[in-house]
Amino acid sequence: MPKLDFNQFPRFSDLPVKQGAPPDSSWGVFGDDDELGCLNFLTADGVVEAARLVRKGRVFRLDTRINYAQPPLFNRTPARHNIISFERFGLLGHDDSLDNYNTQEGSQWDGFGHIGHVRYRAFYNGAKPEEVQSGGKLSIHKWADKFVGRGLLIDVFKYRVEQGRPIKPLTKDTYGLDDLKAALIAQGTQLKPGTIVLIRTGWMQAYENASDAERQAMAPLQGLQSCGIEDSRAMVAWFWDHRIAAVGTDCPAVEPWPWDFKDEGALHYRTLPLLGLPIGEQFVLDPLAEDCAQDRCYEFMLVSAPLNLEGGIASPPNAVAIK
Ligand code: UVW
Repeated sequence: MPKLDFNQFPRFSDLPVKQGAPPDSSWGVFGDDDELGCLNFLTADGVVEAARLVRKGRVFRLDTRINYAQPPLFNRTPARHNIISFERFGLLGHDDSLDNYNTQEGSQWDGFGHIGHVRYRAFYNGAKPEEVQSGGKLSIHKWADKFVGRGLLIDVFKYRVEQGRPIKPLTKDTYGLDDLKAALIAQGTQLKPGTIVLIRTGWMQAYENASDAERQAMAPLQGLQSCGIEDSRAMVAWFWDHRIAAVGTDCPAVEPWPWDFKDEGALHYRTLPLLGLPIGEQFVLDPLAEDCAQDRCYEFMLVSAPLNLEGGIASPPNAVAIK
């Protein structure tokens, strides 16, 4: 397979490339029928290079436990786990089933069918709502064997604490692009094409330390306040121009919550429908961050196998970071 030339793709300032496509969109860059977006930056070579980052055999699970959030955020419903006995067949054994499971109740990749653009009434690459709802367009299962490559943790929470400017994760506090860049320098790391970026905001740690009453208050859409990363054009230009494949965070919405659904500058719009950049939320990053701080190595192999669910909108990442 020929090596991918990352320079063949337009710079952010040259987008869009397709006539009639929205400004700042990558529609058409990877072909008119493309459903992978920036995951196209993950290559076979990138998988091999990522495997070389495995040096000490430590594996970090990046998903929350199912039903970790009590109650789940954004009015999502908890899953019901049932154990089904085989005794009735004269066999000592069990199945289990998971009823009412919302694929975004915990750690998740937002698929491209999750959020469409408020002005264009379209999803990534111009997909129409009906194509997503019943046509299987942009289905998450199409990512099932694509999500492997170099992972890089940006521990911007730690950076801000060390700067003496800690963020309050359970408020609508914002990490700026400058913070991310400075955290990278402090870590001695850099972005490379085909990287899956993980950003530790400190939200998950704060949630774990919250009381039952505080968690109860955070569950409804209107009750949640959360930190996140700046929702600017400069932020997505930075990701695109570095050929970043996906961005996962440990906070509920990547950008600060609440965001205004009418605001066309929201990061959800800039990433999912416009750039085709997968975003992830509520990842478990604290144990990984502790290890990275110890060995000063913030890069690793990242393996994520989204659900093989035809027509699926989102998925738990089913992800591990391997160092
Ligand atoms: C919304 O922003 C509505 O959901 P999520 O943060 O899970 O993508």
